[in-house]
Amino acid sequence: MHHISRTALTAVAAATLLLAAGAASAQFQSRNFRVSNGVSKEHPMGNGLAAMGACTLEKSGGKMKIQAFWDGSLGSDLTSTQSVRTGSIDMVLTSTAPVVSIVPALGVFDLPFLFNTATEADQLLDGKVGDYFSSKMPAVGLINLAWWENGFRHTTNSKRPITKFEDFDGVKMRVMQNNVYLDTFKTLGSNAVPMAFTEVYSALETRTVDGQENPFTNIENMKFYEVQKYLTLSKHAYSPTLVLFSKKIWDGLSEQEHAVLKECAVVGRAEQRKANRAMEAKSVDNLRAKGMAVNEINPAETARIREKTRVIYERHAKAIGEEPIALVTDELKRIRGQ
Ligand code: TF8
Repeated sequence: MHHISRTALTAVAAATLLLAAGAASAQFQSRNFRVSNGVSKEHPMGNGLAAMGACTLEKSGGKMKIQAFWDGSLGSDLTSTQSVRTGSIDMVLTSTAPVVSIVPALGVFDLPFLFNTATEADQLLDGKVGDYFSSKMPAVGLINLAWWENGFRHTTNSKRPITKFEDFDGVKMRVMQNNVYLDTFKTLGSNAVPMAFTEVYSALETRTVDGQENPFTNIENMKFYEVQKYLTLSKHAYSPTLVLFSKKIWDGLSEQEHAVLKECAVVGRAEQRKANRAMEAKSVDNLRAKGMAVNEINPAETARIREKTRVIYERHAKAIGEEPIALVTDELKRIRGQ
């Protein structure tokens, strides 16, 4: 009796194990997710994607792969985002700014001098306010897996050192394809030209434009120092990066695959932000060593520029929406303990 029941138990246990194994492999299909990036592969985005890809492979028993495409080879931020919406590309890493034409509320992040520190950006984006913006994405065919970092933006140009408001006057500046940036640089007196990131290097080289603005990491990664003399530490805006997945493809994945993608995008986030901040800390010295002249804008002048660009908040409030602006500004006050 004792012997029989043990055999029976063993058989039941074996059957259960088999069932579980079957279910586990059904949860994960062989997948290869193609990710579009505008930058080149040495960028901290590469560290983030490598960490994310190692995580998806491990958690799916080797089934889910992440394949990165660099230098805008699958398209610019905006055209890739459109391809992700239709499902012809699985994922894109993009700044929020080019996506504002699809989701106007994201324009709040383009308002000049919104964030002061990366820490407060992390707190806001990784919390319920970040979720509020992510929840707007499925309606336009996009799933935001996590918030990564593009970073604080600074100004470069080949015309003159910029150390005060008046120096922006008449400088032909490439800006992202976004009305808030366009208006901000027009308000500073520059001749602002919207253009996809993929075209910026050659536009600077041929002097189609005099300058552009981007985080240090992008200035260094894209070798803009080869075609730009002056770097001004203007820190006029912070760009978050969206990790956008195609809803069309997402809807065909299992719940377990969804969970792995979300968890691993967060694993990638930690690595990407860490690498980005480490590179940022060295970039100014590197850019100086490459021959750039680095200029600061003193605090009083920064306050003056901030004051002069304050009109952007009112002028774009309607297009962005009162609700997202209030949510972000209230949350920032809370984070800052005001
Ligand atoms: C821009 C953006 C881009 C980023 C990058 C492609 O200036 O800052 O550089 O979105 O990831 O267009």
